[in-house]
Amino acid sequence: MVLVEGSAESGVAVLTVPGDIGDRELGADRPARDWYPQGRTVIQVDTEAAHIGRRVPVELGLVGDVGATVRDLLARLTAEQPGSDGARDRGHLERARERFVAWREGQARLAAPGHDKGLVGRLRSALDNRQHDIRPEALAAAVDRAAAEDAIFTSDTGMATVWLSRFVEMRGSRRLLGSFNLGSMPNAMPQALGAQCLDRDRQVVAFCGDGGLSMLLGDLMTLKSHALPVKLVVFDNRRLGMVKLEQEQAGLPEFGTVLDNPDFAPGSPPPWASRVSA
Ligand SMILES: Cc1ncc(C[n+]2csc(CCOP(=O)(O)OP(=O)(O)O)c2C)c(N)n1
Ligand SMILES: [Mg+2]
Repeated sequence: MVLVEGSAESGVAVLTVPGDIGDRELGADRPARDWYPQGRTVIQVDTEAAHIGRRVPVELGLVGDVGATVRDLLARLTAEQPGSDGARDRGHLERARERFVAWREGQARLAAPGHDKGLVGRLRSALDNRQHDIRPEALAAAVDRAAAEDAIFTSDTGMATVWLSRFVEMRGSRRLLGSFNLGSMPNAMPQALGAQCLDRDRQVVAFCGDGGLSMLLGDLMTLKSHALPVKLVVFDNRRLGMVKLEQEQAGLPEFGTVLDNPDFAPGSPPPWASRVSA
């Protein structure tokens, strides 16, 4: 979904294409009601006529190919005229920038080493992180600092998507691959294998969920057999974290999301576990 929002002052316009307003994933029928546009004039462009106005009332419904429709729309718009000093109104842009900078600062505080020592941090640790595990924000920020300026990142579907999008800057010639609107687990590791096969000299870093990685453990063999220098960062929260969050957001108690994390090789190997020769 592409969502273009106009300024609150002008009341114009939310333009959505295609996959329906507020659908979280392509091809899925799962509305994200929190993100429905409110108090705006909505123009919806969709190849499916049946999707027009399905989620929110629309002022103008346009059925058609988005590229052609937007090009046609653009030709009918008149550009904003500069003021008497020749300047255009940058108010909306500046306010959006300020909000973004404030949000970034808030996020950076979550990744700061002293965060757990402050009042909010101590409270959060006591409720959320009794084992004093490494916070995912801090891990993602550390990877961001250490990774190459031209690294290729891949991110699993789950909380890894969140940590990467908030704490890893796509600066330089970094590139990002993910499942995103397709919404399917467990993509980070196989995407990283593919990217690394194409370019062995470029750093490839996969942000994996423990649930995601466990779904394709067999492909670690592919990684080893082809000696691919992929970096796998595993967010071991011992659960299907994003689903837990979704359950709790819906007011439900966590159910069925805890993962087992067995130690497959405890202690020293038993005597019978010697190598089998062909
Ligand atoms: C193939 C598939 N199965 C199930 C889901 C639903 N789902 C989305 S995120 C998620 C949890 C992912 O768990 P994990 O990889 O451990 O990441 P975390 O959110 O814990 O960081 C699940 C089950 C999905 N998107 N795709
Ligand atoms: Mg997990």
